[in-house]
Amino acid sequence: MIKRNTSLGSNKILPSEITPHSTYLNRRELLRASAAATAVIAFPAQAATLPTQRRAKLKGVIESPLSTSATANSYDAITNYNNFYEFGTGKADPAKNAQDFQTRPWSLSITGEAEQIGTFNLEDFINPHVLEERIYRLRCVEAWSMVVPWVGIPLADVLKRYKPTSNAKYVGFETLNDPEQMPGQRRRILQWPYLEGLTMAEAMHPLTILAVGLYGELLPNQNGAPLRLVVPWKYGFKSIKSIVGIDFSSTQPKTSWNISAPREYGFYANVNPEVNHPRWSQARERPIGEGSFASKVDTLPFNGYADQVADLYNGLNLRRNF
Ligand SMILES: Nc1nc2c(c(=O)[nH]1)N[C@H]1C(S)=C(S)[C@@H](COP(=O)(O)O)O[C@H]1N2
Ligand SMILES: [Mo]
Repeated sequence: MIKRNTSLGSNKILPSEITPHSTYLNRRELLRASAAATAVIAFPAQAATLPTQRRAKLKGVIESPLSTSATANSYDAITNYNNFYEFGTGKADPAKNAQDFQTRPWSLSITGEAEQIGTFNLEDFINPHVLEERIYRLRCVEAWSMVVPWVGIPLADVLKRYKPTSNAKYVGFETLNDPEQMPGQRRRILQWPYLEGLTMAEAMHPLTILAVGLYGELLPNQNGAPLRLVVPWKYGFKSIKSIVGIDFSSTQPKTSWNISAPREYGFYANVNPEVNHPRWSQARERPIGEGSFASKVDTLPFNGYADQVADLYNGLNLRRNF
């Protein structure tokens, strides 16, 4: 079992707060057993179905052993303080401008170094999986942080189904390009569509998820509906929203912020208090408070997930590869 993140302030996890690991495993083993028994069953009975209605409750959600017990920010804070430049550059813009964004029907293209490339319905991506609620700390590039109870599935589970070949060393992601619906794309704030990428090892790490919800409900548009990446040990901009394309490649994919300001935003973007952004320190962060203005706290290497992810970067100079 991967160690839980105990780095968020003084929030030590009490054994009583943790979903017993054995319960979780039994559930998993049950799923595996029932799938095996019926050979070609692609959708286990407990699998999730994605509803469409705003704030619909998600079915099939179980608690992830990877959650922290840190207190999550309120639904209000999480859904009204966003970065989603397709809907404006102000923190309150996405909540206002993404209200009518159409996220159904939604399809995703799988391209590149994989056996099962093609275009797939959102439902075919999500429904075979059991959704897990994980509480992560998402940090942003401007040095603020939030704790978010995402509902998602491990990206690895999804990617494996498309059978990446041995040439697949990276995974690239692409956001919808639709200036009609996304007013921010009518201005050249960034090069559109928004692009992001991970190494294969990062993409396959169990902490990397595709989120489809938060607080047990369908993901609101401003948070990246219908599905977005969450990579909790990296700066917020890596967690690309409203994904329509996933590309397996042998070479490092282009990423929007790196294209826009290569000296400021690297490909890796691992949270690193020792490496400053050229225009500001990254040593401390301001947790987004509820009502009051919180004071800054020290930022932890890999956002507190060093025990789980530092090994991915053995031998890599993290100052050079920022
Ligand atoms: N497509 C797209 N994805 C995006 C962004 C964006 O502007 N467009 N902003 C990124 C940045 S800078 C951050 S901090 C997070 C914010 O996620 P949140 O609004 O759910 O907190 O989304 C990331 N994903
Ligand atoms: Mo950000």
